[in-house]
Amino acid sequence: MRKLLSLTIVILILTSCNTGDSMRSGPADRSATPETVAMLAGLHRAAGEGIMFGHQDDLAYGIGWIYPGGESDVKRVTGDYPAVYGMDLGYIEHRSAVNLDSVPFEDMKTFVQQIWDRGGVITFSWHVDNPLTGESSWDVSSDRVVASVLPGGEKHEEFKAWLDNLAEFLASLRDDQGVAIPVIFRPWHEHTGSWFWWGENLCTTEEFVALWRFTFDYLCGEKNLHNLLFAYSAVGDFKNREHYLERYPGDDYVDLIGFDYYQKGDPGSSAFRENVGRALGMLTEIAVAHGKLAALTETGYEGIPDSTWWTTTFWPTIENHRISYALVWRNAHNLPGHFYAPYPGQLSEQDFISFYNLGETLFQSELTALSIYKQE
Ligand code: BMA
Repeated sequence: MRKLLSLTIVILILTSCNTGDSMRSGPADRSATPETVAMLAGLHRAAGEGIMFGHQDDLAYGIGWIYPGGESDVKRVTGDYPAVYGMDLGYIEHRSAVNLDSVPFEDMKTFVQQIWDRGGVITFSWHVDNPLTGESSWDVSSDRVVASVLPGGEKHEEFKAWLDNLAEFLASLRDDQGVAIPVIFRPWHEHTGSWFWWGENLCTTEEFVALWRFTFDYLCGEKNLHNLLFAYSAVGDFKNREHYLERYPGDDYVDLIGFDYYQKGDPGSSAFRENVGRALGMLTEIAVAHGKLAALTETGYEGIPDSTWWTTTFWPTIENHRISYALVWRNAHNLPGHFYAPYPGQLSEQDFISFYNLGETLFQSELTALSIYKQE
């Protein structure tokens, strides 16, 4: 009888695990390339090993340097590259030669190939201009922009042309053998805030979901792109699970869920620890329930004015949450003080090395060893 009971328990446990497994049986894009399928599985595996460290525009520029190739502030400090490399596609919609922060798209393609060669992870955000007013993505003067780009809207054809330009760039990311390099695409980010034209007060829930699904269907369907994993990321001060999921386009449209949250104010402030800890708790529960990866998609402390921020605030806040990565924002070459990763001589340099040396922080060399692109 005892045996029968434990057998039943084992079966019950297996069945419930199965639900989770079957929910994450592959990328949202059902026609994803084998490399993209492997990447998603590899990311889930890596999430069991530790948290990957990411840095925006890591290879493009840093404090006191710009585009020499092979350079990186993270590498200058630790001897290793980050595991995740963020880049932004703002201005690709205009077929501009450089993005909104002056990074040449041709250089970006080279970075993508280098990252792929060493087994790193690429993630793209898109600060796309406002198609209705012609101003930046921060132009929130109209609450009709999302409606205007949807089918039937006056900017729909123009928006499709913008997606064509985006798709052309994403399709051009290939290795020497012509294999499409898989990337995480994170459009329409921080949508629970209201500072981008797709933000919460600027469109209805239905419009936002339609925008997301249209983008997904157009890129994966019409444009036949199958090297994308889709990341949905809110702002870290979302109220509760319902709020987080209010504009969620559905499990069939998303591979990774996350949020953006930065430390503000003086080093003594506990707001970052409290808010990020609380939000990560909810995020990781949702991720498990929906079979998705979770990540802290943008974070950091501008100027890092705290010499031990990495090991006394950042790591204790994230370490107990099963997240795939945490990505800090860019080390601007053109905006003094606007940096989020240390550089040689920066106040938190030594502490960042301690952070790097922790067993569960993953940088490029550890990620290379995990070979996330290995096909099973
Ligand atoms: C912001 C700032 C801006 C930048 C934008 C897109 O947070 O860093 O200077 O243009 O991101 O990268």
